[in-house]
Amino acid sequence: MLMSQLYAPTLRETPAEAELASHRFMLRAGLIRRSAAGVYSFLPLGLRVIRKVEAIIREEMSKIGGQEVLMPIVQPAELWHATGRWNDYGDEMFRLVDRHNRQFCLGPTHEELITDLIRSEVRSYRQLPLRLYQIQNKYRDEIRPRFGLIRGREFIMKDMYSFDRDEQGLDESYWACYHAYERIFARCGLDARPVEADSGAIGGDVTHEFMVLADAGEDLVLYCTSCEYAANVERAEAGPVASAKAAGEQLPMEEVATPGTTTIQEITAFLGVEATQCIKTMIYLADGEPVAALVRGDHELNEVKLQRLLGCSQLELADPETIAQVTNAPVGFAGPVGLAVPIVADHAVLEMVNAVTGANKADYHVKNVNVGRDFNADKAADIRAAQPGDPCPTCGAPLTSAWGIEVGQVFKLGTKYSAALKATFLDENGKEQPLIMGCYGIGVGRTAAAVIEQNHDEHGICWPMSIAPYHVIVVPVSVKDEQQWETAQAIYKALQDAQVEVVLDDRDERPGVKFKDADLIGFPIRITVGPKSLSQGNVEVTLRKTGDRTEVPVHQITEYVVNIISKG
Ligand code: 9G3
Repeated sequence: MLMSQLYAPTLRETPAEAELASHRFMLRAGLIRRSAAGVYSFLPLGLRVIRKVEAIIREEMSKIGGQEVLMPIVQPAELWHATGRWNDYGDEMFRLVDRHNRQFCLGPTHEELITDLIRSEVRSYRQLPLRLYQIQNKYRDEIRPRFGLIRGREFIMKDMYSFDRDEQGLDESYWACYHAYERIFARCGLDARPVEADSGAIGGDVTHEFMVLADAGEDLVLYCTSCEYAANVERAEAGPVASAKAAGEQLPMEEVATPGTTTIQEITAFLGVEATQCIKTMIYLADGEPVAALVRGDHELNEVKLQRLLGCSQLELADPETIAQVTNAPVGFAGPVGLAVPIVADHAVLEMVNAVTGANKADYHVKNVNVGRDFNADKAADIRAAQPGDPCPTCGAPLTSAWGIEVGQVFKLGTKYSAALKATFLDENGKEQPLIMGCYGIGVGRTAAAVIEQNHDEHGICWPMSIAPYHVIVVPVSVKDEQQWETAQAIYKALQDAQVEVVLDDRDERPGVKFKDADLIGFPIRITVGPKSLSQGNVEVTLRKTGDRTEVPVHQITEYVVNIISKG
Protein backbone atom coordinates (compact mmCIF):
# COMPACT_ATOMS: atom_id res chain seq x y z
CA MET A 1 0.00 0.00 0.00
CA LEU A 2 1.36 3.47 -0.83
CA MET A 3 0.86 6.15 1.80
CA SER A 4 -0.11 8.62 -0.94
CA GLN A 5 -3.08 6.39 -1.77
CA LEU A 6 -4.03 5.14 1.71
CA TYR A 7 -7.27 6.76 2.88
CA ALA A 8 -6.21 7.57 6.46
CA PRO A 9 -6.93 11.25 7.08
CA THR A 10 -4.71 11.90 10.09
CA LEU A 11 -5.42 14.87 12.35
CA ARG A 12 -2.85 17.02 14.11
CA GLU A 13 -5.34 18.31 16.67
CA THR A 14 -7.38 16.31 19.18
CA PRO A 15 -11.10 16.55 18.40
CA ALA A 16 -12.93 18.19 21.30
CA GLU A 17 -15.38 15.33 21.88
CA ALA A 18 -12.63 12.77 22.51
CA GLU A 19 -11.74 12.54 26.20
CA LEU A 20 -10.23 9.05 26.07
CA ALA A 21 -6.86 8.13 24.59
CA SER A 22 -8.34 5.36 22.42
CA HIS A 23 -11.13 7.62 21.16
CA ARG A 24 -8.64 10.43 20.50
CA PHE A 25 -6.17 8.29 18.56
CA MET A 26 -8.80 6.37 16.58
CA LEU A 27 -9.99 9.74 15.27
CA ARG A 28 -6.56 11.31 14.83
CA ALA A 29 -5.01 8.26 13.15
CA GLY A 30 -7.90 8.08 10.68
CA LEU A 31 -9.32 4.75 11.88
CA ILE A 32 -12.94 5.80 12.48
CA ARG A 33 -15.21 8.72 11.83
CA ARG A 34 -18.38 9.65 13.74
CA SER A 35 -21.60 9.49 11.76
CA ALA A 36 -23.94 10.26 14.68
CA ALA A 37 -23.75 9.99 18.48
CA GLY A 38 -22.42 6.51 19.17
CA VAL A 39 -22.46 5.56 15.48
CA TYR A 40 -19.19 5.24 13.56
CA SER A 41 -17.73 4.46 10.17
CA PHE A 42 -14.61 2.31 10.01
CA LEU A 43 -12.03 3.71 7.62
CA PRO A 44 -9.51 1.33 5.97
CA LEU A 45 -7.01 1.19 8.84
CA GLY A 46 -9.73 0.79 11.46
CA LEU A 47 -11.44 -1.95 9.51
CA ARG A 48 -8.17 -3.88 9.06
CA VAL A 49 -7.77 -3.95 12.84
CA ILE A 50 -11.39 -5.06 13.39
CA ARG A 51 -11.02 -7.85 10.82
CA LYS A 52 -7.88 -9.11 12.59
CA VAL A 53 -9.63 -9.17 15.96
CA GLU A 54 -12.50 -11.07 14.33
CA ALA A 55 -10.09 -13.55 12.73
CA ILE A 56 -8.56 -14.36 16.13
CA ILE A 57 -12.06 -14.76 17.59
CA ARG A 58 -13.13 -17.09 14.75
CA GLU A 59 -10.05 -19.28 15.24
CA GLU A 60 -10.69 -19.66 18.95
CA MET A 61 -14.44 -20.19 18.56
CA SER A 62 -13.73 -22.94 16.05
CA LYS A 63 -11.31 -24.59 18.47
CA ILE A 64 -14.17 -25.06 20.95
CA GLY A 65 -16.59 -26.35 18.33
CA GLY A 66 -18.31 -23.05 17.64
CA GLN A 67 -20.07 -22.92 14.26
CA GLU A 68 -20.56 -19.50 12.72
CA VAL A 69 -24.00 -18.32 11.66
CA LEU A 70 -25.30 -14.88 10.76
CA MET A 71 -28.63 -13.83 12.21
CA PRO A 72 -30.77 -10.88 11.18
CA ILE A 73 -30.42 -7.44 12.76
CA VAL A 74 -34.18 -6.82 12.33
CA GLN A 75 -36.06 -8.94 14.86
CA PRO A 76 -39.84 -9.52 15.10
CA ALA A 77 -41.40 -8.18 18.31
CA GLU A 78 -43.36 -11.46 18.82
CA LEU A 79 -40.25 -13.27 20.04
CA TRP A 80 -39.58 -10.58 22.62
CA HIS A 81 -43.18 -10.67 23.75
CA ALA A 82 -42.92 -14.44 24.19
CA THR A 83 -40.00 -14.02 26.61
CA GLY A 84 -41.59 -10.95 28.22
CA ARG A 85 -38.60 -8.77 27.43
CA TRP A 86 -40.14 -6.45 24.83
CA ASN A 87 -40.56 -3.71 27.44
CA ASP A 88 -37.78 -4.68 29.85
CA TYR A 89 -35.26 -2.36 28.28
CA GLY A 90 -37.47 0.61 27.61
CA ASP A 91 -35.98 3.29 25.42
CA GLU A 92 -32.68 1.44 25.12
CA MET A 93 -34.27 -0.81 22.50
CA PHE A 94 -34.41 0.57 18.95
CA ARG A 95 -37.91 -0.23 17.73
CA LEU A 96 -39.40 0.17 14.24
CA VAL A 97 -42.49 -0.79 12.26
CA ASP A 98 -42.65 -2.16 8.73
CA ARG A 99 -45.00 -1.05 5.97
CA HIS A 100 -47.71 -3.33 7.33
CA ASN A 101 -47.28 -1.66 10.70
CA ARG A 102 -45.77 -4.83 12.24
CA GLN A 103 -43.34 -4.16 15.11
CA PHE A 104 -39.64 -5.04 15.00
CA CYS A 105 -36.52 -4.13 16.93
CA LEU A 106 -32.92 -3.70 15.87
CA GLY A 107 -31.28 -6.57 17.71
CA PRO A 108 -29.52 -5.55 20.93
CA THR A 109 -28.78 -9.25 21.54
CA HIS A 110 -29.96 -12.54 20.07
CA GLU A 111 -31.13 -14.95 22.79
CA GLU A 112 -34.71 -14.91 21.49
CA LEU A 113 -33.69 -15.08 17.84
CA ILE A 114 -31.32 -18.00 18.14
CA THR A 115 -33.64 -20.01 20.38
CA ASP A 116 -36.42 -19.54 17.84
CA LEU A 117 -34.02 -20.43 15.03
CA ILE A 118 -33.17 -23.87 16.42
CA ARG A 119 -36.19 -24.88 18.50
CA SER A 120 -38.05 -26.75 15.75
CA GLU A 121 -35.01 -28.57 14.40
CA VAL A 122 -32.87 -29.41 17.42
CA ARG A 123 -34.99 -32.28 18.75
CA SER A 124 -32.60 -34.94 19.98
CA TYR A 125 -29.84 -35.25 22.58
CA ARG A 126 -27.69 -36.63 19.76
CA GLN A 127 -27.50 -33.13 18.32
CA LEU A 128 -26.03 -31.70 21.55
CA PRO A 129 -23.89 -29.90 22.52
CA LEU A 130 -24.49 -27.23 19.90
CA ARG A 131 -22.46 -24.01 19.94
CA LEU A 132 -23.47 -21.40 17.40
CA TYR A 133 -21.98 -17.92 17.14
CA GLN A 134 -22.13 -14.86 14.96
CA ILE A 135 -20.19 -11.62 14.53
CA GLN A 136 -22.87 -9.06 13.89
CA ASN A 137 -23.91 -5.47 14.54
CA LYS A 138 -25.88 -4.82 17.70
CA TYR A 139 -28.07 -1.83 18.50
CA ARG A 140 -28.63 -0.30 21.93
CA ASP A 141 -29.88 3.27 22.27
CA GLU A 142 -27.53 4.29 25.10
CA ILE A 143 -28.57 7.46 26.91
CA ARG A 144 -25.01 8.75 26.88
CA PRO A 145 -22.93 7.14 24.15
CA ARG A 146 -19.30 8.18 24.68
CA PHE A 147 -15.66 7.22 24.48
CA GLY A 148 -15.87 6.32 20.78
CA LEU A 149 -16.24 2.57 20.27
CA ILE A 150 -16.23 1.92 24.04
CA ARG A 151 -19.90 2.83 24.39
CA GLY A 152 -21.60 3.03 21.00
CA ARG A 153 -25.21 2.68 19.96
CA GLU A 154 -24.29 0.44 17.03
CA PHE A 155 -21.43 -1.95 17.70
CA ILE A 156 -19.98 -5.22 16.46
CA MET A 157 -20.38 -8.13 18.86
CA LYS A 158 -19.36 -11.75 18.67
CA ASP A 159 -22.13 -13.57 20.44
CA MET A 160 -22.14 -17.33 20.92
CA TYR A 161 -25.01 -19.40 22.28
CA SER A 162 -24.56 -22.89 23.63
CA PHE A 163 -27.24 -25.59 23.86
CA ASP A 164 -26.60 -28.52 26.17
CA ARG A 165 -28.59 -31.42 27.52
CA ASP A 166 -27.88 -30.77 31.19
CA GLU A 167 -26.05 -28.58 33.71
CA GLN A 168 -22.86 -30.57 33.29
CA GLY A 169 -22.91 -29.92 29.57
CA LEU A 170 -23.50 -26.22 30.17
CA ASP A 171 -20.56 -26.18 32.57
CA GLU A 172 -18.34 -27.65 29.85
CA SER A 173 -19.52 -25.04 27.33
CA TYR A 174 -19.12 -22.22 29.83
CA TRP A 175 -15.54 -23.05 30.79
CA ALA A 176 -14.53 -23.89 27.23
CA CYS A 177 -15.60 -20.41 26.21
CA TYR A 178 -14.09 -18.81 29.34
CA HIS A 179 -10.67 -20.25 28.45
CA ALA A 180 -11.15 -19.38 24.77
CA TYR A 181 -11.67 -15.79 25.88
CA GLU A 182 -8.45 -15.86 27.88
CA ARG A 183 -6.66 -16.95 24.69
CA ILE A 184 -8.44 -14.40 22.47
CA PHE A 185 -7.59 -11.41 24.62
CA ALA A 186 -4.01 -12.59 25.15
CA ARG A 187 -3.56 -13.02 21.39
CA CYS A 188 -4.91 -9.47 20.89
CA GLY A 189 -2.18 -8.22 23.21
CA LEU A 190 -4.74 -7.26 25.82
CA ASP A 191 -4.39 -7.72 29.57
CA ALA A 192 -8.00 -8.65 30.34
CA ARG A 193 -9.00 -10.24 33.64
CA PRO A 194 -12.09 -12.41 34.24
CA VAL A 195 -14.05 -11.11 37.24
CA GLU A 196 -17.11 -12.57 38.95
CA ALA A 197 -20.15 -10.52 38.04
CA ASP A 198 -23.83 -10.30 38.76
CA SER A 199 -25.98 -12.01 36.16
CA GLY A 200 -28.66 -9.35 36.64
CA ALA A 201 -31.84 -9.51 34.57
CA ILE A 202 -30.28 -11.83 31.99
CA GLY A 203 -31.02 -14.68 34.35
CA GLY A 204 -28.89 -17.68 35.24
CA ASP A 205 -26.59 -17.67 38.21
CA VAL A 206 -22.96 -17.62 37.16
CA THR A 207 -21.32 -15.03 35.00
CA HIS A 208 -17.83 -13.67 34.48
CA GLU A 209 -16.94 -10.38 32.84
CA PHE A 210 -13.59 -9.94 31.12
CA MET A 211 -12.30 -6.60 32.28
CA VAL A 212 -9.51 -4.43 30.93
CA LEU A 213 -8.23 -2.30 33.77
CA ALA A 214 -8.17 1.29 32.56
CA ASP A 215 -9.03 4.59 34.22
CA ALA A 216 -11.64 5.05 31.51
CA GLY A 217 -13.45 1.94 32.65
CA GLU A 218 -17.09 2.28 33.68
CA ASP A 219 -17.23 -0.76 35.96
CA LEU A 220 -15.56 -0.78 39.34
CA VAL A 221 -13.64 -4.00 39.93
CA LEU A 222 -12.48 -5.17 43.34
CA TYR A 223 -9.59 -7.57 43.19
CA CYS A 224 -7.20 -9.22 45.60
CA THR A 225 -3.49 -8.60 45.33
CA SER A 226 -2.66 -11.95 46.93
CA CYS A 227 -4.98 -14.41 45.19
CA GLU A 228 -7.04 -14.65 42.01
CA TYR A 229 -10.22 -13.21 43.55
CA ALA A 230 -11.72 -10.42 41.43
CA ALA A 231 -15.32 -9.27 41.15
CA ASN A 232 -17.41 -6.47 39.75
CA VAL A 233 -18.36 -4.28 42.73
CA GLU A 234 -22.00 -5.19 41.99
CA ARG A 235 -21.19 -8.70 43.02
CA ALA A 236 -18.07 -8.44 45.18
CA GLU A 237 -18.37 -10.21 48.51
CA ALA A 238 -17.22 -8.35 51.55
CA GLY A 239 -15.25 -10.59 53.85
CA PRO A 240 -16.11 -10.32 57.58
CA VAL A 241 -14.88 -6.90 58.67
CA ALA A 242 -13.28 -6.42 62.08
CA SER A 243 -16.47 -6.00 64.03
CA ALA A 244 -17.01 -2.56 65.42
CA LYS A 245 -18.57 -4.28 68.42
CA ALA A 246 -17.27 -2.02 71.12
CA ALA A 247 -17.02 -3.86 74.44
CA GLY A 248 -19.21 -1.24 76.24
CA GLU A 249 -22.55 -2.31 77.75
CA GLN A 250 -25.78 -1.24 76.11
CA LEU A 251 -26.69 2.29 77.24
CA PRO A 252 -30.28 3.53 77.37
CA MET A 253 -31.62 4.99 74.10
CA GLU A 254 -31.65 8.77 74.02
CA GLU A 255 -33.27 11.08 71.46
CA VAL A 256 -31.18 14.10 70.42
CA ALA A 257 -32.34 17.17 68.52
CA THR A 258 -30.48 17.31 65.25
CA PRO A 259 -32.22 20.11 63.36
CA GLY A 260 -31.64 19.87 59.61
CA THR A 261 -28.80 17.35 59.90
CA THR A 262 -29.68 14.47 57.60
CA THR A 263 -26.50 13.02 56.10
CA ILE A 264 -23.96 10.79 57.80
CA GLN A 265 -21.33 13.50 57.34
CA GLU A 266 -23.55 16.06 59.08
CA ILE A 267 -24.53 13.71 61.90
CA THR A 268 -20.96 12.61 62.65
CA ALA A 269 -19.88 16.27 62.74
CA PHE A 270 -22.89 17.42 64.78
CA LEU A 271 -22.79 14.61 67.37
CA GLY A 272 -19.04 14.03 67.31
CA VAL A 273 -19.43 10.31 66.51
CA GLU A 274 -17.72 8.10 63.91
CA ALA A 275 -19.55 6.95 60.75
CA THR A 276 -18.86 3.39 61.96
CA GLN A 277 -21.16 4.10 64.91
CA CYS A 278 -24.07 5.19 62.70
CA ILE A 279 -26.75 3.12 61.01
CA LYS A 280 -27.79 4.39 57.56
CA THR A 281 -31.47 3.57 57.06
CA MET A 282 -32.81 3.70 53.49
CA ILE A 283 -36.43 3.13 52.54
CA TYR A 284 -36.89 1.30 49.23
CA LEU A 285 -39.87 0.18 47.20
CA ALA A 286 -39.44 -3.46 46.22
CA ASP A 287 -42.05 -4.15 43.54
CA GLY A 288 -43.92 -1.24 45.12
CA GLU A 289 -43.71 -2.52 48.72
CA PRO A 290 -41.73 -0.39 51.20
CA VAL A 291 -38.73 -2.03 52.86
CA ALA A 292 -35.97 -0.59 55.08
CA ALA A 293 -32.35 -1.40 54.25
CA LEU A 294 -29.71 -0.82 56.94
CA VAL A 295 -25.97 -0.50 56.43
CA ARG A 296 -23.23 0.86 58.72
CA GLY A 297 -22.58 4.58 58.23
CA ASP A 298 -19.20 4.09 56.54
CA HIS A 299 -20.55 1.50 54.08
CA GLU A 300 -22.52 1.85 50.86
CA LEU A 301 -25.61 -0.19 50.08
CA ASN A 302 -25.25 -2.52 47.08
CA GLU A 303 -28.65 -2.35 45.35
CA VAL A 304 -27.85 -5.32 43.11
CA LYS A 305 -27.31 -7.50 46.17
CA LEU A 306 -30.44 -6.12 47.87
CA GLN A 307 -32.54 -6.81 44.77
CA ARG A 308 -31.14 -10.32 44.51
CA LEU A 309 -31.90 -10.91 48.21
CA LEU A 310 -35.47 -9.61 47.92
CA GLY A 311 -36.02 -11.37 44.60
CA CYS A 312 -37.96 -8.38 43.30
CA SER A 313 -37.97 -7.27 39.67
CA GLN A 314 -38.23 -3.54 40.45
CA LEU A 315 -36.23 -1.86 43.22
CA GLU A 316 -36.05 1.88 43.70
CA LEU A 317 -35.53 4.36 46.51
CA ALA A 318 -38.88 5.38 48.01
CA ASP A 319 -40.17 8.83 47.17
CA PRO A 320 -40.36 11.47 49.97
CA GLU A 321 -44.10 10.90 50.43
CA THR A 322 -43.65 7.20 51.09
CA ILE A 323 -40.73 7.96 53.43
CA ALA A 324 -42.95 10.39 55.37
CA GLN A 325 -45.68 7.75 55.62
CA VAL A 326 -43.32 4.99 56.71
CA THR A 327 -41.12 7.00 59.11
CA ASN A 328 -43.41 9.90 60.15
CA ALA A 329 -40.50 12.13 59.24
CA PRO A 330 -39.03 13.86 56.19
CA VAL A 331 -36.07 12.30 54.37
CA GLY A 332 -32.92 11.98 56.45
CA PHE A 333 -34.37 10.97 59.84
CA ALA A 334 -35.25 7.35 59.14
CA GLY A 335 -34.20 4.71 61.64
CA PRO A 336 -35.06 1.04 62.37
CA VAL A 337 -36.64 1.60 65.83
CA GLY A 338 -40.44 1.35 65.67
CA LEU A 339 -40.57 0.86 61.89
CA ALA A 340 -43.60 -1.06 60.69
CA VAL A 341 -41.95 -2.19 57.42
CA PRO A 342 -39.67 -5.20 56.84
CA ILE A 343 -36.05 -4.48 57.79
CA VAL A 344 -33.06 -5.90 55.91
CA ALA A 345 -29.77 -5.32 57.70
CA ASP A 346 -26.23 -5.81 56.50
CA HIS A 347 -24.23 -8.21 58.67
CA ALA A 348 -22.03 -5.37 59.95
CA VAL A 349 -25.08 -3.58 61.43
CA LEU A 350 -25.83 -6.55 63.67
CA GLU A 351 -22.39 -6.19 65.23
CA MET A 352 -23.02 -2.62 66.33
CA VAL A 353 -23.51 -1.49 69.95
CA ASN A 354 -24.99 1.86 71.00
CA ALA A 355 -25.47 3.03 67.44
CA VAL A 356 -26.74 6.41 66.25
CA THR A 357 -29.58 6.48 63.73
CA GLY A 358 -32.66 8.42 62.69
CA ALA A 359 -35.42 8.78 65.31
CA ASN A 360 -38.25 8.57 62.73
CA LYS A 361 -39.08 12.10 63.90
CA ALA A 362 -38.36 15.36 62.11
CA ASP A 363 -35.06 16.93 63.24
CA TYR A 364 -34.27 14.10 65.68
CA HIS A 365 -31.81 11.23 65.82
CA VAL A 366 -31.47 8.62 68.51
CA LYS A 367 -28.34 7.37 70.28
CA ASN A 368 -27.51 4.02 71.89
CA VAL A 369 -29.67 1.94 69.59
CA ASN A 370 -28.99 -1.78 70.00
CA VAL A 371 -30.19 -4.54 67.71
CA GLY A 372 -32.09 -7.17 69.65
CA ARG A 373 -33.23 -4.76 72.34
CA ASP A 374 -34.52 -1.80 70.27
CA PHE A 375 -35.20 -3.39 66.88
CA ASN A 376 -34.89 -6.65 65.03
CA ALA A 377 -33.95 -7.23 61.42
CA ASP A 378 -36.30 -9.42 59.42
CA LYS A 379 -33.34 -10.41 57.24
CA ALA A 380 -29.58 -10.18 57.76
CA ALA A 381 -27.41 -10.43 54.66
CA ASP A 382 -24.37 -9.13 52.81
CA ILE A 383 -26.03 -6.10 51.18
CA ARG A 384 -23.18 -3.67 51.33
CA ALA A 385 -20.83 -2.76 48.51
CA ALA A 386 -17.42 -4.24 49.11
CA GLN A 387 -14.81 -1.53 49.18
CA PRO A 388 -11.03 -1.24 48.91
CA GLY A 389 -9.40 -2.40 52.12
CA ASP A 390 -12.05 -5.01 52.86
CA PRO A 391 -10.60 -8.45 53.48
CA CYS A 392 -10.65 -10.67 50.40
CA PRO A 393 -13.46 -13.22 50.90
CA THR A 394 -11.09 -15.94 49.66
CA CYS A 395 -7.79 -15.27 51.38
CA GLY A 396 -8.37 -12.30 53.70
CA ALA A 397 -5.77 -10.00 52.14
CA PRO A 398 -6.99 -6.44 51.58
CA LEU A 399 -8.94 -5.84 48.36
CA THR A 400 -7.96 -3.07 45.96
CA SER A 401 -10.16 -1.49 43.32
CA ALA A 402 -9.70 -0.36 39.74
CA TRP A 403 -11.91 0.78 36.91
CA GLY A 404 -12.46 -1.72 34.14
CA ILE A 405 -13.71 -1.76 30.58
CA GLU A 406 -15.85 -4.83 30.00
CA VAL A 407 -14.71 -6.41 26.71
CA GLY A 408 -16.42 -9.78 27.11
CA GLN A 409 -18.83 -11.72 29.25
CA VAL A 410 -19.87 -15.33 29.67
CA PHE A 411 -23.26 -16.26 31.13
CA LYS A 412 -25.03 -19.41 32.24
CA LEU A 413 -28.63 -18.94 31.12
CA GLY A 414 -30.14 -22.29 32.09
CA THR A 415 -33.67 -22.63 30.70
CA LYS A 416 -34.78 -18.98 30.87
CA TYR A 417 -35.19 -18.75 27.08
CA SER A 418 -35.71 -22.38 26.12
CA ALA A 419 -38.60 -22.69 28.58
CA ALA A 420 -40.23 -19.45 27.43
CA LEU A 421 -39.89 -20.46 23.76
CA LYS A 422 -40.48 -24.18 24.27
CA ALA A 423 -37.13 -25.24 22.88
CA THR A 424 -36.89 -28.85 24.01
CA PHE A 425 -35.19 -32.10 22.99
CA LEU A 426 -35.92 -35.79 23.56
CA ASP A 427 -33.45 -37.61 25.81
CA GLU A 428 -32.44 -41.31 25.47
CA ASN A 429 -35.72 -42.33 27.03
CA GLY A 430 -37.74 -40.22 24.62
CA LYS A 431 -38.55 -37.82 27.46
CA GLU A 432 -38.96 -34.15 26.58
CA GLN A 433 -36.31 -31.94 28.26
CA PRO A 434 -35.63 -28.19 27.99
CA LEU A 435 -32.37 -27.16 26.33
CA ILE A 436 -29.84 -25.78 28.81
CA MET A 437 -28.31 -22.57 27.42
CA GLY A 438 -25.33 -20.33 27.87
CA CYS A 439 -24.43 -17.09 26.06
CA TYR A 440 -21.07 -15.48 25.50
CA GLY A 441 -20.25 -12.04 24.10
CA ILE A 442 -17.20 -10.05 23.02
CA GLY A 443 -17.30 -6.41 21.99
CA VAL A 444 -15.10 -6.38 18.88
CA GLY A 445 -14.70 -2.59 18.57
CA ARG A 446 -14.39 -2.28 22.34
CA THR A 447 -11.58 -4.84 22.28
CA ALA A 448 -9.68 -2.82 19.64
CA ALA A 449 -10.23 0.38 21.64
CA ALA A 450 -9.12 -1.32 24.86
CA VAL A 451 -5.91 -2.45 23.12
CA ILE A 452 -5.19 1.21 22.36
CA GLU A 453 -5.98 2.18 25.96
CA GLN A 454 -3.27 -0.23 27.08
CA ASN A 455 -0.87 0.36 24.18
CA HIS A 456 -0.24 4.01 23.42
CA ASP A 457 2.08 6.87 24.29
CA GLU A 458 1.87 10.60 23.71
CA HIS A 459 2.78 10.21 20.02
CA GLY A 460 0.03 7.72 19.20
CA ILE A 461 -0.85 4.02 19.07
CA CYS A 462 1.63 1.18 19.71
CA TRP A 463 -0.15 -1.74 18.00
CA PRO A 464 0.64 -5.29 19.06
CA MET A 465 1.83 -7.13 15.97
CA SER A 466 -1.20 -9.46 16.04
CA ILE A 467 -3.81 -6.82 15.21
CA ALA A 468 -1.76 -3.98 13.73
CA PRO A 469 -3.38 -2.64 10.53
CA TYR A 470 -0.03 -3.18 8.78
CA HIS A 471 3.23 -4.62 10.14
CA VAL A 472 5.77 -2.26 8.53
CA ILE A 473 6.07 1.23 7.15
CA VAL A 474 9.04 2.02 4.88
CA VAL A 475 10.00 5.71 5.07
CA PRO A 476 12.56 7.15 2.63
CA VAL A 477 13.86 10.35 4.23
CA SER A 478 13.70 12.02 0.83
CA VAL A 479 11.84 10.62 -2.18
CA LYS A 480 13.82 13.15 -4.25
CA ASP A 481 17.07 11.30 -3.50
CA GLU A 482 17.53 8.65 -6.18
CA GLN A 483 19.38 6.14 -4.00
CA GLN A 484 16.96 6.43 -1.05
CA TRP A 485 13.89 6.18 -3.27
CA GLU A 486 15.19 3.18 -5.24
CA THR A 487 16.27 1.37 -2.07
CA ALA A 488 12.95 2.07 -0.33
CA GLN A 489 11.00 0.72 -3.31
CA ALA A 490 13.16 -2.39 -3.52
CA ILE A 491 12.68 -3.13 0.21
CA TYR A 492 8.92 -2.48 -0.13
CA LYS A 493 8.67 -4.99 -2.97
CA ALA A 494 10.82 -7.59 -1.25
CA LEU A 495 8.66 -7.40 1.89
CA GLN A 496 5.48 -7.72 -0.18
CA ASP A 497 6.94 -10.81 -1.86
CA ALA A 498 7.56 -12.17 1.66
CA GLN A 499 3.84 -11.70 2.50
CA VAL A 500 4.64 -8.85 4.89
CA GLU A 501 1.85 -6.25 5.29
CA VAL A 502 3.83 -3.15 4.36
CA VAL A 503 3.15 0.50 3.55
CA LEU A 504 5.59 2.65 1.57
CA ASP A 505 5.48 6.33 2.49
CA ASP A 506 5.96 7.73 -1.01
CA ARG A 507 4.82 11.24 -0.12
CA ASP A 508 7.05 14.17 -0.94
CA GLU A 509 6.84 15.42 2.64
CA ARG A 510 9.37 16.55 5.26
CA PRO A 511 10.72 13.55 7.23
CA GLY A 512 9.23 14.90 10.47
CA VAL A 513 5.72 14.79 9.04
CA LYS A 514 6.23 11.21 7.89
CA PHE A 515 7.66 10.09 11.22
CA LYS A 516 4.81 11.75 13.14
CA ASP A 517 2.20 9.93 11.02
CA ALA A 518 4.06 6.64 11.37
CA ASP A 519 4.08 7.01 15.18
CA LEU A 520 0.48 8.22 15.32
CA ILE A 521 -0.92 5.30 13.29
CA GLY A 522 1.37 3.01 15.24
CA PHE A 523 2.96 0.66 12.72
CA PRO A 524 4.94 -1.79 14.88
CA ILE A 525 8.02 -1.59 12.60
CA ARG A 526 9.42 1.45 10.80
CA ILE A 527 12.22 1.11 8.26
CA THR A 528 13.92 4.46 7.67
CA VAL A 529 15.93 4.75 4.47
CA GLY A 530 18.26 7.69 5.10
CA PRO A 531 21.64 8.98 3.81
CA LYS A 532 23.76 8.13 6.88
CA SER A 533 22.60 4.50 7.13
CA LEU A 534 22.78 4.02 3.36
CA SER A 535 26.38 5.27 3.31
CA GLN A 536 27.10 2.20 5.50
CA GLY A 537 24.90 -0.06 3.34
CA ASN A 538 22.28 -0.11 6.10
CA VAL A 539 18.75 0.99 6.84
CA GLU A 540 17.44 1.85 10.31
CA VAL A 541 14.74 -0.30 11.90
CA THR A 542 12.73 1.32 14.71
CA LEU A 543 10.34 -0.69 16.87
CA ARG A 544 7.30 1.41 17.81
CA LYS A 545 6.70 -0.32 21.14
CA THR A 546 10.16 0.09 22.62
CA GLY A 547 11.71 2.78 20.43
CA ASP A 548 14.67 0.43 19.85
CA ARG A 549 16.66 1.38 16.76
CA THR A 550 18.88 -1.05 14.84
CA GLU A 551 21.07 -0.52 11.78
CA VAL A 552 20.40 -3.46 9.47
CA PRO A 553 22.27 -4.21 6.19
CA VAL A 554 19.92 -3.65 3.27
CA HIS A 555 20.36 -7.21 1.99
CA GLN A 556 19.29 -8.67 5.37
CA ILE A 557 16.23 -6.50 5.96
CA THR A 558 13.56 -8.92 4.73
CA GLU A 559 14.79 -11.80 6.88
CA TYR A 560 15.24 -9.43 9.83
CA VAL A 561 11.70 -8.05 9.58
CA VAL A 562 10.06 -11.43 8.95
CA ASN A 563 11.79 -12.69 12.10
CA ILE A 564 10.44 -9.79 14.21
CA ILE A 565 6.91 -10.32 12.88
CA SER A 566 7.01 -14.06 13.55
CA LYS A 567 7.94 -13.38 17.18
CA GLY A 568 4.73 -11.31 17.43
C1 9G3 B 1 -32.01 -5.45 25.27
C2 9G3 B 1 -31.33 -4.22 25.32
C3 9G3 B 1 -30.10 -4.11 25.93
C4 9G3 B 1 -29.52 -5.25 26.51
C5 9G3 B 1 -30.21 -6.49 26.45
C6 9G3 B 1 -31.44 -6.58 25.82
C7 9G3 B 1 -27.74 -6.26 27.66
C8 9G3 B 1 -29.58 -7.65 27.05
C9 9G3 B 1 -27.69 -8.62 28.25
C10 9G3 B 1 -27.00 -9.42 27.17
C11 9G3 B 1 -26.47 -10.73 27.62
C12 9G3 B 1 -25.65 -11.45 26.60
C13 9G3 B 1 -25.56 -12.43 24.38
C14 9G3 B 1 -24.11 -12.03 24.24
C15 9G3 B 1 -23.46 -11.72 25.54
C16 9G3 B 1 -24.30 -10.83 26.42
N1 9G3 B 1 -28.28 -5.17 27.13
N2 9G3 B 1 -28.37 -7.47 27.64
O1 9G3 B 1 -30.10 -8.79 27.03
F1 9G3 B 1 -33.19 -5.51 24.65
CL1 9G3 B 1 -32.04 -2.83 24.58
O2 9G3 B 1 -26.93 -9.03 26.05
N3 9G3 B 1 -26.28 -11.55 25.31
